[in-house]
Amino acid sequence: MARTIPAPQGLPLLGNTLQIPAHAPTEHFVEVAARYQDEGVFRLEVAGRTIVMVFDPDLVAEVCDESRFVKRIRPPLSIVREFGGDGLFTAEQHEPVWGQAHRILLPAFSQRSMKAYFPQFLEVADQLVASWAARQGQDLPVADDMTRLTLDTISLTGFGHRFDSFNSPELHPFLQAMGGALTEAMLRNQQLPFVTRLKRRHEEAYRRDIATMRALVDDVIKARRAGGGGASGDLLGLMLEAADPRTGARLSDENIRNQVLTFLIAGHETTSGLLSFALYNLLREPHALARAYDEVDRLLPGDEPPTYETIMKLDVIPRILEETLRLWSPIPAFGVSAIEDTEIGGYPIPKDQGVGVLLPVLHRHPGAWERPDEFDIDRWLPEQRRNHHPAAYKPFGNGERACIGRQFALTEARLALAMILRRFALSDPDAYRMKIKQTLTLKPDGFTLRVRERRAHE
Ligand code: MNH
Repeated sequence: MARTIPAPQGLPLLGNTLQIPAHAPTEHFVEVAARYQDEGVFRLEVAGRTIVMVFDPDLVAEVCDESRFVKRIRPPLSIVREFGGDGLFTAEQHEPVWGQAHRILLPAFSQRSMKAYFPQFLEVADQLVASWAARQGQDLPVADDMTRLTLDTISLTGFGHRFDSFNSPELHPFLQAMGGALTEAMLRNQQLPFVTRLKRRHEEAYRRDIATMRALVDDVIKARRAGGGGASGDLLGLMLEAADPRTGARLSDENIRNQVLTFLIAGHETTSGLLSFALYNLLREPHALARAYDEVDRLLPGDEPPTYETIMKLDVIPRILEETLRLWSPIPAFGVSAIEDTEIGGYPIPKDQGVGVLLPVLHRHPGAWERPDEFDIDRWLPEQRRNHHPAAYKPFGNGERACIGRQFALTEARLALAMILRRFALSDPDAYRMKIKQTLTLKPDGFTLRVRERRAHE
């Protein structure tokens, strides 16, 4: 017999719209999920749409079945599409350009490509370390500095563009514009359309932010066409030169513009969150921190720049990253839609109904994780991994539409953490308490730490 998906009481017409705090929707969804722990699914009526959220691992396994569910560009992604256009992140699966760009770009994200990018990864990580060495004893703005690192890394490796963020006390105007646009997309996701139309100043700011981002993208592409834009074997070079191996198609100028903007955003925003949350975890977990120090002292003694091969030998640091992505997934949810009328765990899901996978709750689900709130990197030892529920960990999304930049993010993050830990002792004299800032993605708000150089390496 069909079951009814549980839902909190709402108002006529408005449904649950007014219950969602504008700047902290995920926090609210996590609270609602706690009320429906046994069901593992709930429903909300928001801005005239029905949202279904799942977080029980068995139900998540069902919506990750790509023969029954597919990514569709619905709010909030349909709003992000106003600036991401038909770039990979916001293209419909059935648009030919998604498959073309996916096939053209896939080789640029192979492990072999990470080795090719390694010198650039290292150059930017060196700038971070130098900048921190010059600011010992000061409160360092963690999320801002991780954003400098990750933005400079994707722009240099992907497009030969130097933001030189560590030379500037202010974040680049691109970041201001991106934060504004992502926040506006989040707000609009929860607004009735007539409210969005009434907020004229928001609309103007949104258009301005999109124009600011596009202007930078046009400069980057123009520099490359003028021959001043660095190696042609990078993402931009591939997009300008390569043809789709299956159809022979080449990407249009407009699509390349959308891809560059998509990669500038998707290629740094979440990795910055991951590194910020990882540092937060290390400060709270002296045992994991000690093991990480042991590892860098063993594998990276002295002051020689680390090699790609050594970074790939790290074991503790990657497990710190995996456990961080479990407890503090920078992307709080991803969405899929039912291809046909179906059901999950006896709950009917009509064709085209969107379903969101609520990662913070899935990743701490007591049915899948022992001591779910505990930071334990040994969950990621090979013999323990085998016992994980197959659908209980989805920080990079699912299937064909999963993150293309996963290896990029993890390689960059391994190197950055290793470089930080080999040089600095970390402290947190203000005993930071986690406060999430959400701009669609999540970051720790107002988190600072201090560093001092560890004794010189022999
Ligand atoms: Mn990434 C898709 C998480 C780093 C480029 N990324 C996704 C999705 C998740 C995700 C989740 C699926 C979204 C959806 O289903 O709607 N990404 C991450 C996380 C990190 C990350 C947690 C870092 C940590 N991503 C990166 C980096 C790049 C990148 C780095 C690029 C260099 N991600 C993408 C692109 C897509 C994507 C492009 C869209 C892929 C597609 O649909 O074809």
